Amino acid sequence: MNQHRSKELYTKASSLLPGGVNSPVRAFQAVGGTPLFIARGEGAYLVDVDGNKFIDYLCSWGPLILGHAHQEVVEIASQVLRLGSSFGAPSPWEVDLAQLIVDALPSVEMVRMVNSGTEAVMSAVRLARAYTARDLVVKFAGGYHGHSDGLIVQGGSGIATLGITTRPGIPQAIAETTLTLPYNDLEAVEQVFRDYGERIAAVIVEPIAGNMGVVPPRPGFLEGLRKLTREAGALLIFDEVITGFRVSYGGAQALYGVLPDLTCLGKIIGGGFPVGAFGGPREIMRLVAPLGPVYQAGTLSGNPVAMACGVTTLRILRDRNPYDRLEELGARLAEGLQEAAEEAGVPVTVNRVGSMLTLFFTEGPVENFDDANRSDKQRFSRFFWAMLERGVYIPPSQFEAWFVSLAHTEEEIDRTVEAAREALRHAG
Ligand code: KE4
Repeated sequence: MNQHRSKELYTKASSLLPGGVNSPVRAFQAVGGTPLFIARGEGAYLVDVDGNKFIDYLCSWGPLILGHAHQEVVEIASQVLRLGSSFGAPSPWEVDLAQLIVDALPSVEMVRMVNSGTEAVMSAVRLARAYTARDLVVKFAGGYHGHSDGLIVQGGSGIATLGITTRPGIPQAIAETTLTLPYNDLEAVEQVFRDYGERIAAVIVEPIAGNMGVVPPRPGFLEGLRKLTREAGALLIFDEVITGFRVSYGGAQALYGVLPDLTCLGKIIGGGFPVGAFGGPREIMRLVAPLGPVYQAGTLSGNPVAMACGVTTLRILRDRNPYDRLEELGARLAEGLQEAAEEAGVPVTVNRVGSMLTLFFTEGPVENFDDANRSDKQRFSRFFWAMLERGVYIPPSQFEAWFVSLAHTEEEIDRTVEAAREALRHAG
C-alpha cells in the first residue's frame, strides 16, 4: 500500500506534535507502522492522502453514526457558520439540543454542554462530590472516562493500548480518591461499599464498556450498581459518551432500564464537532454554576455550529429510528467475523451491542479487562495491517470498539467479512 505522503506528513508532524498526533491512540504505536493521514471521509469510507480508500469502522471513535460528511449535517454546519461560529453568549441551537437530550434520556431533566467527554466526566464527578459531600470515586479497570487527573488510573482506550501503568503528574492525594474494581464484578462493589461506603461520592461506569474493547454488562450488574449506590447514598454516573444515542435513542440507560443519577455524553451529540454534556435531575443539576456553587465553564461550550450539527443528527436518529437497521448490520458483521475466524481455525471472541463491537484474539469469554488483556496483541497487529491492505480500516487497538454507521450497507459488511477471511487465513 502506498503511504508515501502519509510518511512525509508523519515525519513533519513528529517534529511538531508529541508522537506526531493530537491524541495518542491515533499513533498506531500498538500496531506499528506509519499512521494514515486522512484527506476526506465519504459516507462509510475514508480516503487517505495517498488516495487509498477504506471502509471505515473507526467513525471518528463513535461520533459519525450517520457516516462521514452527511449531506444534512454539512448543510446545517455551512448555514450556521455563515451566521457566525461563536458568540460567547446563549444561542437558540443549544436550547434545541438540550431539549432533545432531555426528551431522549429518561434520567435527565437538565443538562450542561461542554466541549469534550473528558470535560463532561470531570464536571459530573465534581458535581457528585459536591452533592454528596464525599470524596471517593469508584471506577472499573479498563474503563476510560477521559483524561482528567482522578480518572486515568487503570484506564482503558489509549492508556491500555500504550500499556501505561504509571501516573506521572497525578499527585498521590488525587490518585487515592479513585478506587478501581474489575468490571462486571458486583461482589467487589459490595465489598468496596462495606469498606468505604459513607466516603464514596459516586460509582462511574461505562454501562456497556467500549474502551477495553466492547464488553457488555453481565445481567444484573447495572441493576446491582443502582441498588448499592442508592443504599449507600452515593451517586451512579453512567458514562454514555460512546453509548449515548449509539445503542438506542435513549442510550444504554433506556436499553437496560437502569436510570443513573448523572449521565455523561459526547461524540454523537455533536454530529462530528467538539462536544460533551452532563445531565441529571434538577435536584442535582441545580448545584451547577451560576445556579449553584459548583463551578464549570467553557469558552466554546454550546457553540452554535456543534449544537446545530448535534440537533440535526439527533433529529434524524429520532425521526428515522435506525436502530433496527444498525442491529441488523452489526449482527451481519459479527456473525461473518466469527465464521471467518472459525474457518481459519483462529480462536476469537466477538462481543457486540448493536452497532458497536470488538473482535478479541482470545478464546473468551471476555467480561472484564483481564479477559480482554489476554488477547494476542501480535496477532491483532498482523490482522490490523492485513485488513488495511485489503481496504478496511479498523481501530488500531485491541482495546477499542468498531462502529458501524448508517452509511454502511450489506456490500461494505460483506466485503469486510471477505477481507477478514483472507486476513485471518494469511495473517492469522
Ligand atoms: P473525549 O474527551 O475524548 O471527547 O471523551 C473522553 C471519553 C469519555 N468517556 C468515554 C466512554 C470515552 O470513550 C471517551 C473517549 N473515547 C476515546 C476512544 N474510545 C476517544 C479517542 C481518543 O482518545 O482519541
